[in-house]
Amino acid sequence: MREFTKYVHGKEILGEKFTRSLSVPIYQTAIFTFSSAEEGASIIAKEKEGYFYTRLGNPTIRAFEEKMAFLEEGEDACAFASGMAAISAVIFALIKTGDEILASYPIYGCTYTLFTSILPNFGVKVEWLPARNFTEELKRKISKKTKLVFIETPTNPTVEVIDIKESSEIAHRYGAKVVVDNTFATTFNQKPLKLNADISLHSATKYISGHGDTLGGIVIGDKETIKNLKENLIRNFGGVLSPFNAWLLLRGLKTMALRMSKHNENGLKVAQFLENHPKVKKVSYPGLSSHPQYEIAKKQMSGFSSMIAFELKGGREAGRKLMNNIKLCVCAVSLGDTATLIEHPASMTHFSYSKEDLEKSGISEGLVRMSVGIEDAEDIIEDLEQALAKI
Ligand code: LCS
Repeated sequence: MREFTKYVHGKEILGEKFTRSLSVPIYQTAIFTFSSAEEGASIIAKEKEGYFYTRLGNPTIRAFEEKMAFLEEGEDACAFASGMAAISAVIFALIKTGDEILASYPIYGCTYTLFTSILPNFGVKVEWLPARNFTEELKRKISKKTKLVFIETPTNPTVEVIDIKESSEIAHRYGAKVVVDNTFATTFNQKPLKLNADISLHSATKYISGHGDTLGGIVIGDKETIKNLKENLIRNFGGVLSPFNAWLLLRGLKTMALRMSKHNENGLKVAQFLENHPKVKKVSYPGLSSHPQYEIAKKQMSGFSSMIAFELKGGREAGRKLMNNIKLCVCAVSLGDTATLIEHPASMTHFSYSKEDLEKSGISEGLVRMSVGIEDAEDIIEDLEQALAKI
């Protein structure tokens, strides 16, 4: 199977095994019944295969997990209610008191809060290394105490790129595991496990859903880690995906290859337009040869997705004017939607950052983040042109 076919069918050609329904049914139930007390006991004891309670397994959720493991070329996958449920579960599955995490910055605002405000309460130390020269810093800072290297690439919101393969080589020498937040790049453009990372995870809320209508999270990795996530973290922390949301995500996957091709194409066109606009000071998009990590991006990504960070010459005030004058693009947080979304990281997605950390991370008051949609690129560009003319 080639890539587009995989997104349509998954590992097994469409046609559900009981009724041959083309679409995976939504098993909208919390409970599955037993035909006898003996059967119940053997399903719960895992002697017999079967479902009994949706927090501990559901066929619609399982279909989503199996398709994601197949597409991202991992052994197995575990779905969660949101991207943050996935991230926190991975951390609590792999880390214990006294351990140290090395994490890249900038990073999504709630991951930052989890790492800076919550993990220290459990005696876990997080050290931050800049994405812009991550592997050099990693070589300097890593030690036997490091249990986990957590990287987000491209980074939210600055769209910087980290070398996954080199980071994994360094981390593995010290016995540390590497977790990659692959949300911005997507499965279609980047396969962290093939680059030797141990775990890849996503906010499925974004490009996987693609339609801005559900939250979800997914973790892909080795069988043992996924088993631990299911049997300990999902089971006892309870951040399970709902069957209906699993179905929406399965539906999103069917068109994901098609959508991502258009996102990739539009991302590049809009980034090129912005780079040549006189009112724009700086553009960060991994598909532009001016991007500081363009060579790394070319090596590890098959497409560059559609997240762009840019700074206007007029700073915060110019950004405010831009966002208040767009007519087709939408002013909103989140990303990976069919529609083009624009937001202001310092006051929105990264509001929880301290002033110092905003500065250190290059999230200036004038930084604008854009998730380019799948409209006609010319329409997006015309809208930006008219809004920029008002600055
Ligand atoms: N990882 C990344 C890279 C993200 O961008 C987000 C959400 C998450 C994890 C968390 O996923 P969730 O729990 O929301 O499914 N990013 C958002 C953003 O940039 N704007 O709104 C949400």
